[in-house]
Amino acid sequence: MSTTNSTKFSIGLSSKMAATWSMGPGTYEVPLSLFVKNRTRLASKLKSGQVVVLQGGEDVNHYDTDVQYVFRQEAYFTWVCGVREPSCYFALDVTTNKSILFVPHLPEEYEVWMGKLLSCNDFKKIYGVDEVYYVDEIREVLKKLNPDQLLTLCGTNTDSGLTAKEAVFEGIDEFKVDNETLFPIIAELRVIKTPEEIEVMRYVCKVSSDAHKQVMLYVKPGLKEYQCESVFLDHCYRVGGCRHVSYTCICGSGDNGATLHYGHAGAPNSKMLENGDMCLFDMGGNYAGYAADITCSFPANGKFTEDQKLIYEAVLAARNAVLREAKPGVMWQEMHLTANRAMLDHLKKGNLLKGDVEDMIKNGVHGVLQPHGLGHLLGLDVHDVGGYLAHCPARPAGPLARLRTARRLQPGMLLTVEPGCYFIPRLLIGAQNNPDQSVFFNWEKMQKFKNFGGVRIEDDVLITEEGVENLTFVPRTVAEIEKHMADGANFKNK
Ligand SMILES: [Mn+2]
Repeated sequence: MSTTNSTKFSIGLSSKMAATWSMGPGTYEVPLSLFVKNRTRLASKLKSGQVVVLQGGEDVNHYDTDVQYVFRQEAYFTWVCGVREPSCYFALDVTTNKSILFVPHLPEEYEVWMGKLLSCNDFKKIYGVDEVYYVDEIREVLKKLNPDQLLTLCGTNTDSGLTAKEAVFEGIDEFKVDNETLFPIIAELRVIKTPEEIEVMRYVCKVSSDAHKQVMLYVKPGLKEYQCESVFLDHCYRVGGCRHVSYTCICGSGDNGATLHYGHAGAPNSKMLENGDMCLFDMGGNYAGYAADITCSFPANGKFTEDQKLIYEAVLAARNAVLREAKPGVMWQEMHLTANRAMLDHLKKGNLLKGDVEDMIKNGVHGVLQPHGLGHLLGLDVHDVGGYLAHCPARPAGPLARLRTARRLQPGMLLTVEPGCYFIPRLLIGAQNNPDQSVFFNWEKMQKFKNFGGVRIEDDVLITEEGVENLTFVPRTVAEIEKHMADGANFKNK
């Protein structure tokens, strides 16, 4: 009796060759041509004989345990190849335009825990690169290219002050390495989005806008802030395939709205929404590494009071002024001041401020009410790179120092427009004790806003040839918000 069987047990790559990256049916299919285009743009800025070498991100453990954070790829690495796995390297041979991916050589028994181990050929198909080798072959493979120089990435992120992780591998000291050329070139390329990147941004902004709208329907007094956060996370992930959000959700209600980065570990969105609270919810999904960053402010009970309307419409006036005036050639810090002027003017008409708006700005009143910048570049990082490259205007002094860029606007830039008005006790006490600022406030009326918190309106916009295209689709006017919320939990079963 023979048990021989001609069928050999084998494991194959089940998916057909991928030309796109997605989270499956119903989610956006990111074309791999997006990354090919980024590489072509990069190569066109470099010289024959140069080979770009980037090192991707590594898995990070929770302290000394064997539990790991869900991996998030480093953004420059994503930009150049879209590879999702940790512990990879990538090389671009400028002479031939050839793209080479290096993947870790994992022991076979990993299959039991991690699923089928992909071969180099599998990776080649998945990511559409020209060649794939194991990381332990990198020295040999690069030697064969006989490069004049390896270009590695080294530079400081102007938002965090932290440095990009420069590629290192065993044997790199046998090459001539230049770590200065690459950083400003890629950072600058990342500032201007390609049509393919803009499509991904459209998707993640739409998903995040819809998620905000779901939150606004769900909201009512008596809920906890984190329950609202969870509705946002659920929609982004369940409907949009966004496994990550771009930053920790800020879900401030009432006076928490005046804490700019509320939601951190020590203040985990745990307050209960109360009748009369304003909500300031700053949340953005992340898809294929690309970040949305949207803030909606609205009353917890779905109906604005006159006071809430005053502050909200002052911020809306600032946002509208920027959407109207932003276009190629305009300086970003001018847009910041345009927003400030519109807001201060509205607050003056509302009798909260008094005096001349230009004098208010001369005396720093704008920085008291909105201590942060008007907005920032947006892309693979939520505070995207390229804000203060060597060829760009330097960081301004004074109340505008918090701007993450002071650049002249160009078509293809993607930025947030996020004016805000906050009642931050520490800053208001400072203003009250500063005679140069104190004169501009109607302190009697200001009393009413002591525990107001704040309002921020944040849109994600694309700079076009003519002006701006807003990628954010949420109710923005008082009437639109009240109308949208009228279909929600505050008004149901009543
Ligand atoms: Mn932002």
